[in-house]
Amino acid sequence: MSGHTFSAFDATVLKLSKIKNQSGSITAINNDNYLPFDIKRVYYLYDVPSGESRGGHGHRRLHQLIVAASGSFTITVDDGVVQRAFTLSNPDYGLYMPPGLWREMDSFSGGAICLVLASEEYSEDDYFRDYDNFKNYRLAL
Ligand code: T46
Repeated sequence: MSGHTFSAFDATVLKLSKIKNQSGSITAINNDNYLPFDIKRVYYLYDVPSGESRGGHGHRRLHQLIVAASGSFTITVDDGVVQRAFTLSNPDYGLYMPPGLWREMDSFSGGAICLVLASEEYSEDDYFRDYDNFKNYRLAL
């Protein structure tokens, strides 16, 4: 999918597996064809203070699946024209984020854990940290 231009409408909530019994639940995410990318990195955000926001950047090449493994938070996805807000609160649902989208994350509940499965290893070169640069990039596509 390299070279494809994604819009905010390509950000999609995916249902994940859930195996539940009397002692709890488990969700497994495999590196198979269910996700539209291969998983190269896993990271998670936690200990986010009340009222704090994260994100505030875009990625050039990174595909992600973002899961509220615990608690809840809101992600606003922005393609430079359209903004869409998603509130994640179920560990068996994940937001697929294609490349080329700005994101802001806020409204973290106490104890929220934001689990991210990502298509690339960490690289600062992949980031847009400045919104005007991001907008100019999108306008030039
Ligand atoms: C996103 C949301 C959901 C690393 O050294 N390695 C890593 O793998 C990551 C993700 C970050 N870092 C360093 C880079 C920065 O110095 O940790 C610091 C904070 O990273 P970032 O600005 O990416 O953090 P968030 O929480 O604003 O955003 C992260 C993801 O990076 C981002 O892709 O969508 O979580």
